[in-house]
Amino acid sequence: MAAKPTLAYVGLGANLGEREAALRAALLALGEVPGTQVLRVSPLYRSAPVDAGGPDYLNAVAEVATTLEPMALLHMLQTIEHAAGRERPYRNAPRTLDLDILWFGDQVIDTPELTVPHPRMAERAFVLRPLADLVTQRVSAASLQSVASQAIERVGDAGWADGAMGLKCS
Ligand code: A4P
Ligand code: MG
Repeated sequence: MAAKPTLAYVGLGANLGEREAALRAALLALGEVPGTQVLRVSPLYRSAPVDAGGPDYLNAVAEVATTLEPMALLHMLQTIEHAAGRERPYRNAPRTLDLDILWFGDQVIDTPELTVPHPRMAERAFVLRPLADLVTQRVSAASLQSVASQAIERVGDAGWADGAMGLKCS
């Protein structure tokens, strides 16, 4: 019997190259991951780098259903980052694509390779704002208030990712 899918939330970010195209390509690739379906995608946001330098980021959050284990999903995300030309010269370096697991069901994971919920998500408007668009009731007004000083704005229309979803027939 197939494993029951888990609802997971993946943060997407890019601040080098063709940022929006990279995020769309990442969503397409996510939908191609075995046992994984992209259910919904937040609006797109432009945000100033937090604890980092370089150009502004484009950020979004995707809701996925996956039968993969968390570590297997992480490795698939890293493969997609690598294919997008991601390089890691130093921590928080500008990047063509960053894919982070924010939540994996209600699992709490604390290993050297993977921490879930994502340890820095509560401090970051570029995560909380798009997440709140998808799951309003799970992101409190107080959390949003606590990151209100961070520069971020919604860009594009709500359907920016439509062409990058729902293409898989399995
Ligand atoms: N890792 C542990 N837990 C996770 C998780 N939940 N999801 C490990 C993904 N990876 C996780 O990540 C380093 C290691 O974290 C991985 O090897 C994995 O085993 P990385 O992507 O290689 O390096 P990084 O991006 O420099 O670190 P990280 O932790 O992703 O950085 P952050 O804290 O996510 O910050 N400002 C704006 N406006 N928008 C952004 O998107 N992103 C960052 C990255 C900083 N500032 C930003 C943005
Ligand atoms: Mg990362």
